[in-house]
Amino acid sequence: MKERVKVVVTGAAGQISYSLIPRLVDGHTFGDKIVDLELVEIPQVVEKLEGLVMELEDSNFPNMGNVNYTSNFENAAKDADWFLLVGSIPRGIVYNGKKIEERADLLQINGGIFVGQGKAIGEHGKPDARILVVGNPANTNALIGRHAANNPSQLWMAMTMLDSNRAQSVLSKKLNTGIADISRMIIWGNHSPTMYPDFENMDCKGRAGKDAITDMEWINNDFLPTVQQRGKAVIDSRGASSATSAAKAALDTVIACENPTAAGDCFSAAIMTDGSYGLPDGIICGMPLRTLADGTVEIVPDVELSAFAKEKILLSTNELLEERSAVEDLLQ
Ligand code: NAX
Repeated sequence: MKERVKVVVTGAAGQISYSLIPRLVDGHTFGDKIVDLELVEIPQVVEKLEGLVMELEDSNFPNMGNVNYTSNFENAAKDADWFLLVGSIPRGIVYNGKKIEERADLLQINGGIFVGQGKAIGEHGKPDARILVVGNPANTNALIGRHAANNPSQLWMAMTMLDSNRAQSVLSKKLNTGIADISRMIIWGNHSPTMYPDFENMDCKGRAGKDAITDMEWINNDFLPTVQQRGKAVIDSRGASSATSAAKAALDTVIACENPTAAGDCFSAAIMTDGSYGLPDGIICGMPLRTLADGTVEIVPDVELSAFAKEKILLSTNELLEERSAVEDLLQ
């Protein structure tokens, strides 16, 4: 009998999920496993998911198992292996009569969502469940969810893979090489414009980034702003935030956790700090990760950080500390 995996996706009627969900069941992400889906939306929207389920059925995916849609997160969470927490309230919408413009308001509203979802995951998710927070502010939402879950054997991550993919793409163009030639692309810090894409430690065909690129003017004036502001550039052009690339990055993160990492390589996601690299305790911070043969995901040790890198990372970890202060009441 084939193995099964149960995946919960929130924000299932949103634009990222429309690209994400079909690829969870098409054999790309979980290989041969049968994938059971729990699609979660807020009550006002949940009925729209009937149409998405029809489309999934009509696509004849051979690996699709049971598909359910609901606004009851607690029920959906039961014995789930993976949680892809995409749902959140975007900036600019009117919520309880107030237009949500300030980051502090966004942190509070979305943070509130993650208290309830975190608690349900801690109580009902599998002990070895993996949780990927995509909904912004992703790092702090993950911090709140992890705290509420209070189940240390579960792995909480915030997504920085999209930033890593963007950095890889820009570097491959600069070095005039294929995307597959760039590896070890680490994103340090917050999923926000303060993130630090670590060009020095990336590898291009056996050559370290710090040797392959010495043009610091290009790094400071092109590379860093392009990667850090890419999300905004997509919004400005498309009139909507990144969706298909965000979905691809979520799938890349799942695949990176489900399969052992090649020797010497690493992947990017933000997880709870543990004192490595002198990063402050108690934040969900982008770091280099690897998956071992037994499925354990751990922080890759011994990555060298230059004074330039340390200065940039400090800016981002300070921002994470500020975000944590803004939601202290949700971490009691
Ligand atoms: P959409 O607004 O298209 O969809 C979000 C969906 O979430 C909506 O259908 C909404 O009803 C649902 N939702 C809200 N609260 C919910 C709850 N409590 N439970 C279940 N569902 C809920 O947004 P979309 O473009 O799909 O983006 C989703 C999130 O991803 C946003 O927060 C966005 O900022 C974030 N992003 C994160 C990225 C990352 O790299 N970490 C990059 C892309 C994207 O910007």
